[in-house]
Amino acid sequence: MNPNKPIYHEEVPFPETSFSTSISKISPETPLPEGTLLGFIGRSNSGKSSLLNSITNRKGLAKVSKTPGKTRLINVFSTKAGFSLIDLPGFGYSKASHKEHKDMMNLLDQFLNEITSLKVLFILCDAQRSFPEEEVQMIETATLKKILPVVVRTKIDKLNQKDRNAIQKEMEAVMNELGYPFPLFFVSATTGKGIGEMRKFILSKVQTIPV
Ligand SMILES: Nc1nc2c(ncn2[C@@H]2O[C@H](COP(=O)(O)OP(=O)(O)OP(=O)(O)O)[C@@H](O)[C@H]2O)c(=O)[nH]1
Ligand SMILES: [Mg+2]
Repeated sequence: MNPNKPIYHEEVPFPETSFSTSISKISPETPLPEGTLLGFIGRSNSGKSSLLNSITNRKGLAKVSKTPGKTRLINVFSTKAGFSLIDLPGFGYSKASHKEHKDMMNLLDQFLNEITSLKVLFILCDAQRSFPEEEVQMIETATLKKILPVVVRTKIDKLNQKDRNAIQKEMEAVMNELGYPFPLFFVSATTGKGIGEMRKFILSKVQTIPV
């Protein structure tokens, strides 16, 4: 075995994480944990809760469901290393009403305005779907508010190499449209692909306290 070759499913340890609190709406008075916050946003069923469980290596931490709209509250999960992960409610499918989209963009706006300790916003999108315009707007909104937008294409286990190349091209087109690059991950909560890379990325973005 070549010692310089990276191990594909390298196990990257992640600090112990547990449920902290649920929030139904955001206001300046909303009590939030101290330390750096990282948010996870995406359409209903995009795999936010599954990804959180994979990253934290805790199967039942965030509730996963086949029925879209499972996560209705903002759920905060705190790590023993002093930073927290936030599971945001999923918003509708492309068939969802105009109002639903508007409500979601308002929630996101409120979230980004009020939560000043938010450092990174993970924008999840099922790799089997094309990347929608609202998600492009989310990247721009986060950037304007000095929050690092990170695009995560989920359920990558469902794609073949040809489809994967196509979504790589799709994301490059979005970067060209915006005029700047953003970190991009291809992950599968099912196979664990990309999870180690995401853990490393998260740990590189937060100041950890000794546990
Ligand atoms: N094949 C595959 N299925 C996945 C993956 N991640 C999630 N799923 C499935 O997708 C469905 C939705 O997953 P959730 O994690 O609940 O999605 P969510 O974005 O939290 O959904 P809401 O809470 O409704 O917003 C479930 O049936 C999961 O089992 C993945 O990496 N691969
Ligand atoms: Mg969920």
